[in-house]
Amino acid sequence: MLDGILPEVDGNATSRRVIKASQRMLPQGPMTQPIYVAQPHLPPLEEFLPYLEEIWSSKILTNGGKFHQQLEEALCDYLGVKHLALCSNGTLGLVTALQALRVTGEVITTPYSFVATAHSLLWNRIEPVFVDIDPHTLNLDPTKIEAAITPRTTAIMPVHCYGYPCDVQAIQEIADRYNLKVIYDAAHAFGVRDEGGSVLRHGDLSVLSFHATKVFTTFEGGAIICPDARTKLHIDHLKNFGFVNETTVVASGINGKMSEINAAIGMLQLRHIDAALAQRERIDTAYRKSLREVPGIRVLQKKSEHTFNCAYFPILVEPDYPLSRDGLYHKLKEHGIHARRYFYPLIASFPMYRGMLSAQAENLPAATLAAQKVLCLPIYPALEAQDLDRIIGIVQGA
Ligand code: T4K
Repeated sequence: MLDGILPEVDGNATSRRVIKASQRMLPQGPMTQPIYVAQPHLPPLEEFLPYLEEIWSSKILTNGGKFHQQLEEALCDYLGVKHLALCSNGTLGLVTALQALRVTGEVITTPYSFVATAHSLLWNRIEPVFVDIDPHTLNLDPTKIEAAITPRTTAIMPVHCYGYPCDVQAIQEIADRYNLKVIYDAAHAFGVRDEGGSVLRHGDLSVLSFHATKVFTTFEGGAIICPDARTKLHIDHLKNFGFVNETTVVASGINGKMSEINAAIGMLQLRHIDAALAQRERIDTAYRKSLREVPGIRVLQKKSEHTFNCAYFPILVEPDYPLSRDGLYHKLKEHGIHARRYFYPLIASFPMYRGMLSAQAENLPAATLAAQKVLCLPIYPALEAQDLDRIIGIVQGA
């Protein structure tokens, strides 16, 4: 059990707390401590000291040391995947994944994501072709993909946005029909499972982020999930300048390695991850129960056959809500609650993309609307019950 966090809630307890929050309606003044959209879950510091002592005594700081190896194995076990290559962050993971599959030309992707998704393409001199999202899942809409395929298209890069699985089957069918690679930006999808197991098994490669704001963090870090040992070995070379041994370089690789200190943090995080995920789920449940009846607030639907990680709690602020999305964002901020408008502005509207034909707002109506409506409310294991009540109270009472 984690310290100082939301107590166990069953259905009745949650609704009692919800009634309390709604009775109060408007919160009383600003909070003393700001509440951010995310907060890393850090285990007690003393638990980290033995890892540091080992690093200090071995003096192996990086280049595939003991903790790096341990974490790769432990994550394969935990996530239920066969092969995984750690890397220094999710963005370098995406860049390296594209290199590993020798992707060129045009890649179909979503405009509704963090900029790193499209930036990873530009860094490889690949042209992103933006395709609209499904307004219900906020993921790439498979029914719109085929119309965007040209002779230059070589791959599809969808995102499991907020950790909600893409329509992986429909995407794979299109990829198979047109002989395209599929690289999932799975930055949000740590531990997410569908009917058949980890959602990370889909596509040619999937890339996780272990950034400080993520469900599972190594401070900075990421991983590329590979289908076989050969692909992992190739990626291991690519992330180490292309070195195979002391004197042989097989590719123009990059330095994308994870250090021992980050890997050690990962090992420690893994010991606490189940408790942290359970806390997130309780907060997600409390939000859902109390916001269900609020006119003008919509939440994403969870499929019962999927396992979610509750990485984010996005709400859609619809026109029948008394405030605009930005109005609610500012109101929460006045009370010290820093909700975030992920993903506004839309990637397609940034200067390096906005001149592209596929980036025009009229081609992306669902993504454009989502960027105007979505607000991500704070969700992290240490979010206190009284703070959660206050956030809910503000949203209910606006
Ligand atoms: N693909 C997708 C779909 C992604 O969402 C991301 C990253 C990537 C790829 C790339 O993965 P990495 O290369 O990052 O591994 C944050 C993160 O920086 C970014 O990693 C993340 N997505 C994105 C969705 O969110 P910001 O600019 O919103 O971060 P920031 O610094 O404003 O942090 C948000 C809040 O979190 C802060 O208000 C306080 C809290 N926080 C943050 C940090 C950094 C902490 O409590 N401790 C911390 O150390 O982008």
